[in-house]
Amino acid sequence: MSTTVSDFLVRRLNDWGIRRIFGFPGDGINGIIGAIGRAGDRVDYVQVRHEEMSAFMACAHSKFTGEVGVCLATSGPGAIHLLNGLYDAKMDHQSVVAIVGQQARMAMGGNFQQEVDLVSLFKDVAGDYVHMATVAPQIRQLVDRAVRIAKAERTVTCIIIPNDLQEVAYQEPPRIHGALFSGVGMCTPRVIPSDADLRRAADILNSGKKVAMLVGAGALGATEEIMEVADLLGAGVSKALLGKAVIPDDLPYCCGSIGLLGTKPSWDMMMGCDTLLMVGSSFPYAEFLPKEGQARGIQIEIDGKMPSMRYPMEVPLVGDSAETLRALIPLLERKSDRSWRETIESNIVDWWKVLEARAMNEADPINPQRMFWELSPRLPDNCILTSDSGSAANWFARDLKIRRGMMATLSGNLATMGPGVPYAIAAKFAWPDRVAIALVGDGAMLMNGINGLITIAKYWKEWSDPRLIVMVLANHDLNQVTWEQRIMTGDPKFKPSQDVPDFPFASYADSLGLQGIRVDKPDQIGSAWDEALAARRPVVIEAVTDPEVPTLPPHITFKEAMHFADSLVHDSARAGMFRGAMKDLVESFIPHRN
Ligand SMILES: Cc1ncc(C[n+]2csc(CCOP(=O)(O)OP(=O)(O)O)c2C)c(N)n1
Ligand SMILES: [Mg+2]
Repeated sequence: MSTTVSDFLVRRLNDWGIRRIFGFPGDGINGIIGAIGRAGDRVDYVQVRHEEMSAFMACAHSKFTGEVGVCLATSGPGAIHLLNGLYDAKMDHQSVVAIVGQQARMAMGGNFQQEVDLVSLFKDVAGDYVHMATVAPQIRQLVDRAVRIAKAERTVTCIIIPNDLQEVAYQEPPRIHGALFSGVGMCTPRVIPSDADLRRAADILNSGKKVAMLVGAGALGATEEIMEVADLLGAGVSKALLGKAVIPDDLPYCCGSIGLLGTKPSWDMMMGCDTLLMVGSSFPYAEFLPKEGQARGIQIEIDGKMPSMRYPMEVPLVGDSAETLRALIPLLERKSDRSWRETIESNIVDWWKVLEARAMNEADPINPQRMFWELSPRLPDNCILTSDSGSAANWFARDLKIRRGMMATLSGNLATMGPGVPYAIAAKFAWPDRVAIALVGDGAMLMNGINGLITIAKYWKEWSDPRLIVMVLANHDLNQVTWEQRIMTGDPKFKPSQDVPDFPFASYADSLGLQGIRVDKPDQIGSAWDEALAARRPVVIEAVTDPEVPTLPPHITFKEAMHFADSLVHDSARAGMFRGAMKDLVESFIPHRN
């Protein structure tokens, strides 16, 4: 059999170093699936239960490996199902190529079954590159450009291949006018700002007395440099959500997370600093940054489109984080006055006591914070953590003490529900010898997670270390939003919208051949983690947690406090809620009284 367009497509992806495809079939891509079958060991094909999860997995593959992630879906409905996962990748700047089928060329324009205008559909999410192939010699160019642009722009690209074209014989472009001859491969440049700009940045950092640092996903490769600069400048370091793994949480100057899911030391540092050094972050909430004019700003950002979006930076440096910091370090003077740093460190010591007290507060039946608090000291070296959107993201951000060598991520910018489990699955395919832990709400589990468990059951025996733990916060509530409604709009919980039906997560896991552990007493928490981490198969921990434990922002504004008080008056759950909220508020003041 001659090489088809699909065979060539698969081989060309291989030439680009792509070995794994997350997909789901349909008659829009039969030709491609056939070619993947013929490719044998050259492609590791992962079958998902819903196309959205293939896009999440492709995104996570990119997050965990730095490589291009590839997802595959059929025309029409399959392509449409990809969208949310693709937006997640686009907004978190991950390199993903989506390959989708289309109806036969002859049928197109005829309102044919499953004929959707895919170029228009993907025009926003894959705006940097979306094209439909119409003839065989075009395919080489489309693959090369889709992969190159996804890598170069750290974004999503899409190629659409009509199903009849997938099966025709591949032809190289002929040597005639209009033919194009593209190639494979790309070298990444070193991007460093000019010496003059580095000098200006250093002068400002040297003259500041109270330097605050904020680091994000763009600083993930610059751990050593961030620590050295923080030390020289006597600065504290706050971490945007996607930058959780930039520095370990047990460093005495690590303020932890920032923003609505942030910490008080971060808030205090940002409100008190006179200089802000932001590295690789587009953290969105400007009210958590210094007031305009309060601090002199320096930013390091690889993408020239991004600096000064949230705070007007005096020196917006365009450069690679690690390279730029390395070039900056020789220009920095070690601050001899360490008083600012000492204040930050003592705030941090207090804050960990607050978190511990909050985690150990009684709740009915289990305080969700304690699930995270007790996990921290048990985290295996090099583990990979994922969180879903929901209350889990708060405790992931604030309570978990990450160490060096670990990876941790979630849907940062889209903040979509659903990626926690598929991200962890992609982690296991990329790093089968590392432990993956997904922290997920019951709402998100019922949206995607329980189907993801079926995928785990299908594949786990292929992983050299079978440990993948899904911890479900079974609070029977869409809790994060219930609290947002209480605090932001002052509305009581609207049960028809917010209640989550009961579901037997642990016994469901058992029924799939995984291990289920149900925890509904606080003293079972530690042993549940121990058991899960010692298991020889993937585990689901169903933690029955209290929805009345508030996901309080690090500071509450007067308006929010009034809304909150208002909602208490109307809320049927107010007794428990009042207890939880007041306890946590009181805990947060105790260390400061001392
Ligand atoms: C796809 C999607 N739909 C809705 C939301 C809004 N939302 C954010 S968190 C959340 C509640 C999540 O509930 P659950 O998974 O049970 O976690 P919990 O907060 O209860 O721990 C909702 C509805 C979203 N972010 N993404
Ligand atoms: Mg819930």
